[in-house]
Amino acid sequence: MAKKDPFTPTAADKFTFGLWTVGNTGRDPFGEPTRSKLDPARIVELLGEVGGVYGVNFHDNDLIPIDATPSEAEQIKRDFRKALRRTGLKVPMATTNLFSDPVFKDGAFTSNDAQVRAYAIQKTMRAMELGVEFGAKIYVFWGGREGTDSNATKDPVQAVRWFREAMNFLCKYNLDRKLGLKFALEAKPNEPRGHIFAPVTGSYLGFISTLDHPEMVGVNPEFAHEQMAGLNFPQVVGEALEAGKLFHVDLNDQEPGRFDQDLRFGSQSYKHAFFLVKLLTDYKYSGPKHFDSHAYRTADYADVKEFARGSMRTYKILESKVAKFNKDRAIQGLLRKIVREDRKLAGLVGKYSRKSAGALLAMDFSRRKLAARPLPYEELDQLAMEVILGVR
Ligand code: GCO
Ligand code: MN
Ligand code: MN
Repeated sequence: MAKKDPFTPTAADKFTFGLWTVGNTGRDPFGEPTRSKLDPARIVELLGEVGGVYGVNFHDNDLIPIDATPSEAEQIKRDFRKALRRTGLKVPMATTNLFSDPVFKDGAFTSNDAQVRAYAIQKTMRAMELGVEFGAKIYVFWGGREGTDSNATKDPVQAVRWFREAMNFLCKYNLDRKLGLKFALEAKPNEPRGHIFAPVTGSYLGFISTLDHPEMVGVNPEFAHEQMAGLNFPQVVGEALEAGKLFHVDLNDQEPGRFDQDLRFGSQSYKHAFFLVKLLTDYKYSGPKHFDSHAYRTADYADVKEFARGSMRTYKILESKVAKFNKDRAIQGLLRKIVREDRKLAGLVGKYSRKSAGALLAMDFSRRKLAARPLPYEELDQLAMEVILGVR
């Protein structure tokens, strides 16, 4: 009997794609689509053919075009539901398109126009209902147009207040309608606006505590977005995990100093990708792992399937390397050496009192000796690299 490939994904891995990711037609600012548009049910079938996919996510208008009539909408929903049933795919997350239509050219929740802001909230209320109709538990907010192209045009303090007003209203709606959604805020520094408000995940981690229902709201950090801002994605995700706010995660890749590439996960920054998978594994992240990327513009749909398979396969390969790293005796030995705990000190600085402050002030630290303690990080990093490169 053939041995089972250890990198084959299953639904238990909770890998998800979006109607807009595998359904991406390859249009860019310079060129027309290179792939024909597939309807939502066909995209679900395609993911079924890929195999091992847990779910498919959508923006309201990925499923139902903004101008669809009620009867068209019903037909699309019926076909989509049938495709979900046939393939066993779930819809774990839904979101609102608040960026494509010209009405949102100056933002949605932060538009200077009160009517546009109200319309954006109304559109989101309807889209939340649509998501829940298909079983969504997580609702993502990505504010691609919430920003400016010139600082002359918008008051950034006012913009935060408008955004908070919208979030508070929608949290209450979620409660009132018993939709049971968890909100996940997704930051991005730029594209499509020159400057987007809440440019990095850390901005949202600070903002959440100012909401009326902070417990309902977390973050959806995206690999590429933090790389665009020059940040270290595993560190960003670490901060979200520690705050208990990692509700969702968008996996892809991005080279610094480029346009928004949405590359296949792990295809460029495989060292960061490895430490991300390690973090999610070590801290037992159990939410969906969403591949928010798309195939090269040169791909046809056969190649798009390879792109989807490759995304999941790379994750599984990195997972197996994480297990190697965590079991590697030389690596673990070095890690034990460099993390120098001190029980007495933990008791002292772990909780402030006048007595512990006095005791700390009276302590005598040998600065030179401390500075001379070895930190064999070159050795450790090379061992990590050899695990990643597959020779250990
Ligand atoms: C982007 C974003 C989007 C969001 C999506 C879900 O750069 O375009 O990553 O793909 O994730 O709108 O909210
Ligand atoms: Mn993105
Ligand atoms: Mn995203």
